[in-house]
Amino acid sequence: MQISGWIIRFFADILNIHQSVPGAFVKTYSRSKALVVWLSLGFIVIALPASAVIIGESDENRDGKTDQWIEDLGNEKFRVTRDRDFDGRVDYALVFDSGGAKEYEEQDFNYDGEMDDFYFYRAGVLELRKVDTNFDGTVDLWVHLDQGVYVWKIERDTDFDGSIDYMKEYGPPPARQ
Ligand SMILES: [Ca+2]
Ligand SMILES: [Ca+2]
Ligand SMILES: [Ca+2]
Ligand SMILES: [Ca+2]
Repeated sequence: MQISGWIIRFFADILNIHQSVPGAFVKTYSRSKALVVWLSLGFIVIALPASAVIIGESDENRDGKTDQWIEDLGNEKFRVTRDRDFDGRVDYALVFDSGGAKEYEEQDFNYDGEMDDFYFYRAGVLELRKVDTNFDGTVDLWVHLDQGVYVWKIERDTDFDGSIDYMKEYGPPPARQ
């Protein structure tokens, strides 16, 4: 097996980083945010960000099948996907914006192969959560948040026909700058 010199250097840099401050790493690579994420999650770096879309992957339960991935979405955005129950189907995804903050998150809560819980962030702060509470493939609960924690409005489709039939406001819409 032949490993390119570049890859060896790259791994050497990764190893060095473990023994030094992350700040030095940040200065070295423009993709530093994603790399810091990889390191914190224990990912193995498998390729250059330049060519491959999938730039990192790992096998958390060591069963020989990849269950975590990091993708370069371009424009400094990255997505982490996971197969948390190791059944071969992705059941979790997290997108980081160009500033390294959470932008979008989704999960398959009941592990039936369909995402059913969706989180929308603004500058890293949760502002909307959409849920398919009965797992029929259609969202039926919308939770609107202020400052990431305060619920100011809830909407529901209580009979699951696809139309909102319940709405309650607990406060005014959040003020935005
Ligand atoms: Ca695995
Ligand atoms: Ca799964
Ligand atoms: Ca599901
Ligand atoms: Ca539903």
